[in-house]
Amino acid sequence: MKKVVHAACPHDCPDACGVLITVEDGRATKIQGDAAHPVTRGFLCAKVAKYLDRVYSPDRVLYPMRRIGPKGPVAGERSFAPHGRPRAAVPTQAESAPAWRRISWDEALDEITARFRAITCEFGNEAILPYSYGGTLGALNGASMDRRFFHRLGASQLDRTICSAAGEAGLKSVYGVKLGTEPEQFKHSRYIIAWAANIHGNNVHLWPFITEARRSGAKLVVIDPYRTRTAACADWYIPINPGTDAALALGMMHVIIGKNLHDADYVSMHALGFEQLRQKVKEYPPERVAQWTGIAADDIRKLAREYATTRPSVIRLNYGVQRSEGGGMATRAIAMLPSVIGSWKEVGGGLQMSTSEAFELNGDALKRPDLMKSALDREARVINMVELGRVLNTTNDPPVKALFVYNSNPAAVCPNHNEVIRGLQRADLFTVVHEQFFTDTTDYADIVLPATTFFEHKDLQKSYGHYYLQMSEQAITPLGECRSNVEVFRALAQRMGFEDECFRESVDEMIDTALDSGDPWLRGISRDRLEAEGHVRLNFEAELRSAGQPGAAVPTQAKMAPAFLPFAKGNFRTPSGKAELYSEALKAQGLDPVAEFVPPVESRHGSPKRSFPLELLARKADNFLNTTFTNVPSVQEMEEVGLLEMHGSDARTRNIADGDWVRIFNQRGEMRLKARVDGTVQPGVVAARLHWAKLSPGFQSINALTSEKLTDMGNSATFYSVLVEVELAKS
Ligand SMILES: Nc1nc2c(c(=O)[nH]1)N[C@H]1C(S)=C(S)[C@@H](COP(=O)(O)OP(=O)(O)OC[C@H]3O[C@@H](n4cnc5c(=O)[nH]c(N)nc54)[C@H](O)[C@@H]3O)O[C@H]1N2
Ligand SMILES: Nc1nc2c(c(=O)[nH]1)N[C@H]1C(S)=C(S)[C@@H](COP(=O)(O)OP(=O)(O)OC[C@H]3O[C@@H](n4cnc5c(=O)[nH]c(N)nc54)[C@H](O)[C@@H]3O)O[C@H]1N2
Ligand code: SF4
Ligand SMILES: [Mo]
Repeated sequence: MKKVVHAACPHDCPDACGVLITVEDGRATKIQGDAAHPVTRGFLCAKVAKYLDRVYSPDRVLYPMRRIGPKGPVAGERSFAPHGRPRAAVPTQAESAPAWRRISWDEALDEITARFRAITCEFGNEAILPYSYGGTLGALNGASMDRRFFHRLGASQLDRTICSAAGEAGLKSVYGVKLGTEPEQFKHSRYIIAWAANIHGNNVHLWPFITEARRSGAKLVVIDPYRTRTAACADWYIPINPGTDAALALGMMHVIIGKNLHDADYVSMHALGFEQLRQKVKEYPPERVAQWTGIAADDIRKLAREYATTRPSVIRLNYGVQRSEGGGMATRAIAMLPSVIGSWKEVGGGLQMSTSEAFELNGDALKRPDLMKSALDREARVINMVELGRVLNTTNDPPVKALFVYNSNPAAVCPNHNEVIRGLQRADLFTVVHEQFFTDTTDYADIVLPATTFFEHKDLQKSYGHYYLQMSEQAITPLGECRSNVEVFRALAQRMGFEDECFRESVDEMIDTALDSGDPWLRGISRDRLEAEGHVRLNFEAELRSAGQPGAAVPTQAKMAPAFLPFAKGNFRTPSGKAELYSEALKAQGLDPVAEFVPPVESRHGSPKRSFPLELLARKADNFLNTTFTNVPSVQEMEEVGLLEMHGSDARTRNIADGDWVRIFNQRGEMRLKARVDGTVQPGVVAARLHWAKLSPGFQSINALTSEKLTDMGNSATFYSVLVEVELAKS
């Protein structure tokens, strides 16, 4: 029996690839990209191409487990190959026997609900904290039954800020909505700026469209403090000092407006506050901006001129820029650029940071926030996920007594790692982790529950990098006793005696519920149609007709849909309906209503007396996905880990040579890494990659160095505003 099943990659990646899984006699034997998907076009990234190794890994969690050993990683489980690269040394279920005892689902659910009841009685419902993020972005397994359960329980709410909240706040302060240029349109662009966008590493399906554009003469400019593979291929690579992008964008607008290169018609019809912006950017002449950004004034002028005059020009802004203290304002300032030059009118113009808010599923019906009323007479308190370390270690009313982790690995990904670990070690904290693997976080769990992968459950898949909704079918039966997030929270609700109808909704009914939102862009997109077609482009047709957008003017290609230009005729979703270059809402928050550059405190311009001289970029690995895939041997082969990349001049003054072990440290923590002097960073900047702590020297995550400080807007994490010092390690 052989069949091919259509699925969609649910990992936290803008591409949301169309996937085909071949199943023979119940076992998946092949994974490939779906060639019919108009954006992801039949190829997968290198890590997901190896997905069979992940699904059938001997290291999968397959059964519910109860801790019988002490919390924390078990020494001796790790080993290093002679060249310093960790081998796959994750405890298998057999090896980890001393730490764990296999239990039944009934025992696990009984124990969890008994503990939850006791904690609720003594400390109140909000002593329970759910903790989840991007394990799967499936509409159901990402946020549906889980939310219903925690809302009905009256648990604390989690503010999911660890990734994109600053950028979202910045972008929406200008557009009112997270929409942007379709990736397919990049092939029509003539000037492409990849701004804090590691396209080869994190968004690889955009690359072929850029290649096509360059074949027709487009220029690719990359603005990044780290010389990524994308930067290495660029026509012009502009290294920038970390956290100074707001200054660069304001400096570019200084030049554009000063030289009358802006689109006066577009601005007068569709923007609010142009005069205030004109005044504001006078404070940012290129010479001044050069001092902050490290970019020569002439280059700033050239960049501004080329960007405004080469048409169409487009910006791929990604999330790197908003992981700095001033990340909200930086995103805001960059987001103004296409409105100032009017490039929203052109196919292949505009800007893309995220397309996610085009998918208006019926979120309230999926998540049922109204259920909170059954447990509390008010909204439950909100805890910022970035501050987990602080929250677990300080007195709160009520204290957090139970943590339920799923879709996340906070013991590696959360800032201020040492504080997080200190909190997770608390003997009085009851921790449940629903996982596919024995991660850094399961090392601190009291109970581990086995989770399905996307091969093993059905889901509806949105995207934050394109405009296709997809059906991800279940390809194989769950391995061992794995259950999906939907089924785990359904079972917990039943055990808690929650009788609300929504806990009995089937997966197909939930998909129907999700699609039934009344949003015009979902009109005509039913479960049946998604099951038949795999992927469906959002229904922009009515929109295109009514707005009279120039779909017909697109260079034609067989079967190509008319281009979607979200803001060609304005249509911003701000309070004024215009692109808000001046924002009353920001003013009310005490922020600059136009935009400004404030040097991050943890940066070279932050404080004259700074105690740690180097700026750290604690980046993602090109071949892992945050910390997912880090334990899969065939994926480990592709990524060199344990490195601290530094500039030759910083290495020399510290007597460090390429390949030396170094100690990187600041007031929060320290780590041992191997120096790599390879020209990827400028003087004053060092870079390291996110990884599992237990696969790293000293069981440390690079987040031992990062801080819980929040961004200027959106209360997001500041992984890229970190000061450190580096020294040669004592052998
Ligand atoms: N292979 C792979 N793909 C991924 C992920 C992964 O871990 N690995 N993660 C996924 C997730 S969760 C997300 S959110 C997306 C994120 O995708 P991106 O937004 O591309 O995320 P980052 O890698 O954080 O940052 C992009 C680039 O910004 C640069 N950068 C850092 N600070 C600054 C700065 O101050 N100014 C400028 N101009 N650039 C700066 C970084 O060096 C990096 O090269 O990718 C997703 N895709
Ligand atoms: N230093 C530093 N830290 C960072 C970042 C950085 O660039 N640098 N990036 C930040 C960003 S942008 C993000 S988005 C966060 C990501 O933070 P997380 O979302 O926590 O990311 P992962 O490390 O990929 O962990 C996801 C976990 O979910 C599990 N999982 C996958 N599918 C399922 C499922 O269906 N059910 C259940 N129960 N579990 C599942 C996976 O096995 C994996 O262990 O990290 C942040 N942390
Ligand atoms: S991780 Fe991203 S690029 Fe890789 S298969 Fe999934 S969606 Fe595609
Ligand atoms: Mo992210």
